[in-house]
Amino acid sequence: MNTNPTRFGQDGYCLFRDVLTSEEIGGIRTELDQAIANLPEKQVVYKDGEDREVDARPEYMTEPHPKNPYWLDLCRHPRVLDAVEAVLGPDLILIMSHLIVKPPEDGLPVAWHQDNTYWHSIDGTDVVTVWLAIDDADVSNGCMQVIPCTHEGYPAMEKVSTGKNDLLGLTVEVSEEMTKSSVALEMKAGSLSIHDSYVVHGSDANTSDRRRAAYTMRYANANTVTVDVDQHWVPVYLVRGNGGANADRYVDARPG
Ligand SMILES: O=C(O)CCC(=O)C(=O)O
Repeated sequence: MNTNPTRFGQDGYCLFRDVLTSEEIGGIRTELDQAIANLPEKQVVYKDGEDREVDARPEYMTEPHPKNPYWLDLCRHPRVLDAVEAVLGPDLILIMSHLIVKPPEDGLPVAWHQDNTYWHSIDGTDVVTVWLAIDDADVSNGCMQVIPCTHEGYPAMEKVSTGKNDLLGLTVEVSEEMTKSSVALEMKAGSLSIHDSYVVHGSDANTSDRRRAAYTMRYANANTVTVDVDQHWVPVYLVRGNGGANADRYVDARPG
């Protein structure tokens, strides 16, 4: 398990332990419980390669940050941004976020995939996801798993249908050898991992009697990555440092 940010470029992921305190996690759980209680009956989600209306599930709580300042503030949390800066440098934009909550017993699996190939409005490779554990996460409740180094050379792997009921309905083909080299990112609530947008990753179903909640916050280097804000589905927020050539197209949300 890589816990050294200087090895992020090589491994494509890194774990940061105990970033948020148990008090902070308590507050996040209260806000999350409220959001789950307010879920609508139906949701439109991107699944099987298209937008579909499905019964609402807490795995699909996409983009809470433009709707509720609580989640935007969490994306601007100084200790979260320090971790992102350790791998991406000081000029940071927030491009997306997603609460992925797997209920006990029937939480959906997420098949092996790369993130970047879903995001056509983003041009560039310095793009990462912070995966913040809101509940303790381990293999039995469906923690994240990554296949280290699969981002090398930034290959855009072909997506194929899983034919199953999982979060995306699509996967990339992964050999047995690749599966064997995967790393389960088991962590306590308050810890976080960061993964490269090209590294292959996924997670199993939650078959335990415990919930598995995570908040994924997605960032890019403001100087090397361009976002087509006309195509992008949420505003882009400048959260630290300078916004680069496109700064005037981003919402200035730098703390302080
Ligand atoms: O939460 C999970 O299990 C999967 C998360 C994921 O695929 C992502 O953050 O890109």
